[in-house]
Amino acid sequence: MLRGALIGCGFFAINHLHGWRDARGAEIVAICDRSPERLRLAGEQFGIAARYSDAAEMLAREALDFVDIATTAPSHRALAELAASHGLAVICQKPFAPILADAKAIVASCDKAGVPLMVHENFRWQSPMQKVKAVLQAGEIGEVFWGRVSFRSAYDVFSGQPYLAEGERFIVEDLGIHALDIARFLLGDALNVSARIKRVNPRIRGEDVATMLLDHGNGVASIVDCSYATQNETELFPQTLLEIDGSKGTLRLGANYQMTVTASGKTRHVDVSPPLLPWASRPWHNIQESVALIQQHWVDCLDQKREPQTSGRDNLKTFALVEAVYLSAREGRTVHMSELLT
Ligand code: NAD
Ligand code: 89V
Repeated sequence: MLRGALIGCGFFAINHLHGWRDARGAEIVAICDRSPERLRLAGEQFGIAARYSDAAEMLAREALDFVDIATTAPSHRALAELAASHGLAVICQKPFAPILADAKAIVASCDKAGVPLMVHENFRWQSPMQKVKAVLQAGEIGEVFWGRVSFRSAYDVFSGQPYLAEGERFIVEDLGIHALDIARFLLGDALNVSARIKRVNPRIRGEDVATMLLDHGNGVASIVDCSYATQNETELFPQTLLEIDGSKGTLRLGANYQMTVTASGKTRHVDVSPPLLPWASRPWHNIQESVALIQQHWVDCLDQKREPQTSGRDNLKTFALVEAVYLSAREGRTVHMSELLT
């Protein structure tokens, strides 16, 4: 049984703890948070007695195999490097770091220490996304040449995550990052990107609308768009909708997890709704299931000495897209990924 420690017991970490309780082959034996209240609540809810306010003290005292960092981005580099210095495998929540240079430094530190590193980029692990990927891989709609990954909502994310209203960067860094990763997952890495961003909500500091055009090479292009300023007739948070066109047909992932595949003159409709895990609650169940799935993937990868799908190295390509989007919007030009990923 792998022994893990969780750093950060806030809003989202509760999902991690549920996921770890379900995971086969790993358990969380110690937790850490600077907030005594959050530490107490998480410790009591999950029956974890080893509680620390200081990560360095926890890593010095506990016998561990891995560390799961579920704090917000400003602390990721220091905590990941601390864990690597103890020879521990590292999971780091998204966004990987505040800036690309820090993300690259984390990858370098883990490489130097020879420890596995995974970014907890869970959206591609949502079961509807996995089912879409399987249809594409089976070749049912032929060669894919166009896609759209879309997340448009007016859900109040700020009540659960107040820091989202305070940063200079908002939707691309926090939510667009997932949509960009899904675009990479389904359509391949991007060669260049062009983007426009905008703030609609006057009560927040960062942008809440983004429109991005990705060139995936070989004539494959996608639109990735996200908004927290879009009042739909039915609020779909936190669903990501997809449109994918291929040489033999089309795939659509519409509202309420309904997938439509049209190929060779025939259309089939498939309900790809995620399961409601016993500890999950709507509308978050889609995300909650993906937390359990990515954490099981991590355990399996450590066990089989495989690189996780969203390893640090892999996630640099998603994180660089975030940087490229801000650069493109600021300078009003297309940004080539080679400018950032040399
Ligand atoms: P939060 O502020 O609710 O929780 C963070 C916790 O970390 C706090 O309790 C804080 O006291 C603690 N902390 C910060 N620095 C620390 C340190 N050095 N040592 C010990 N404790 C420390 O934030 P959150 O909403 O839970 O978000 C955490 C991360 O999860 C963010 O990076 C966010 O982007 C990510 N997130 C991901 C998803 C997803 O679906 N993948 C959803 C929500 C949040
Ligand atoms: O996934 C996230 O990082 C969350 C949310 C889905 C609310 O945007 O912040």
